[in-house]
Amino acid sequence: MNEFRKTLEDKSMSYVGMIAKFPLGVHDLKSFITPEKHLFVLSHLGIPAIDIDRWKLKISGLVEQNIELSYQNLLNLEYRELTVFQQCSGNPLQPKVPTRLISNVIWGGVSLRAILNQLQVKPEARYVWFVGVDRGVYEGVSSDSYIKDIPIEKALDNDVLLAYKLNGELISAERGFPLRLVVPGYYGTNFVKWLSYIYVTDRRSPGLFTTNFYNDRVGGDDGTLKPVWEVAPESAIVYPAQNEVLSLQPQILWGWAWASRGIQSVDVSIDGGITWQSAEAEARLQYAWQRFTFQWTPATPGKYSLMSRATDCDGAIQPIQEERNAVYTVVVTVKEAAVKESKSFTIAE
Ligand SMILES: Nc1nc2c(c(=O)[nH]1)N[C@H]1C(S)=C(S)[C@@H](COP(=O)(O)O)O[C@H]1N2
Ligand SMILES: [Mo]
Repeated sequence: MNEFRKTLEDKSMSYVGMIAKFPLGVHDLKSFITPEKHLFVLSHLGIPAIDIDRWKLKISGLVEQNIELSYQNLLNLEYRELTVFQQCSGNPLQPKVPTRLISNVIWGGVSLRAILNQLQVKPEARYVWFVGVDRGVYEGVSSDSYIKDIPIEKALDNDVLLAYKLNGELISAERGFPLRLVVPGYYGTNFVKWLSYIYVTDRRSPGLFTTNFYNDRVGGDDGTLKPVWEVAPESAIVYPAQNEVLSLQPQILWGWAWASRGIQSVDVSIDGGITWQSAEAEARLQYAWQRFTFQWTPATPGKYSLMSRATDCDGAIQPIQEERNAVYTVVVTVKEAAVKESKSFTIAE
């Protein structure tokens, strides 16, 4: 690690501080693949300027053989693409507040497993750390890199990618050029941008983003810490939109549902969670989000609180409140079409 830190020192860096761009709200997420310009951007520390001719990906630690790969070396390795939902787990200072920062994109790059297998991981390995070269101050604490860790079993999963393309284009500076980690089914915080160093080890990383932040306390204040890794089951109604006024006629309510292991079913409530009915949920393609639809014929005019609740393939159910994946409620007003018409006649007279 120390030797690596030294190489960080002489890198030319330009920083703009924390970046958070949220171009679309949940009701705008109409396409299955989110265009790059509509995908949110989140960076805690800023954007490092990387000189691609000097950039290298280093891998060391509990492997039989260390390696340094240039950008060209990576481009020469077998390329694969995966469709993956991408969700920001939210502000780490308010881990139970839902943000609905969700999208679905196609990542392209090389398999981490293929590289690690060549280097031969030692049996003592338990975690892999991923180091991004961005540095700066976040929440009053100075970090000289952005480090995340994942369990070795996940790192050796065939679908973890070292990605250099997004929706078929090379990734941009703010998305982590030249290389970022993509861990399908994990929260976005683990998708380390500006990846420069991979370290195979027997322990968790002591950095700010794996200790103070991005750990959920499960089972009360003295409960154990659970890293923010697998994405919990969640869903959101895209149509109708918040506060929309609908006419009294059959409606096709729809939205997206997603979870680390995939969604097995989605239920919908039109009465604020008192009763639930099954929606139709599409099967999952790779690690994509899944569309659900529900045919709804409002019986009478009035206000309705619409909710969707997803159940993942392990049987975990989206909670109603007080979790980052809590149910999202859409309030709409249904108007009697005939009444509206006769009213406008009255005004015209
Ligand atoms: N190096 C680095 N990688 C990072 C971050 C960061 O601050 N530094 N932010 C993470 C967070 S919290 C999220 S949600 C995703 C966002 O990726 P995007 O901006 O491409 O949507 O990047 C992750 N990778
Ligand atoms: Mo995030």
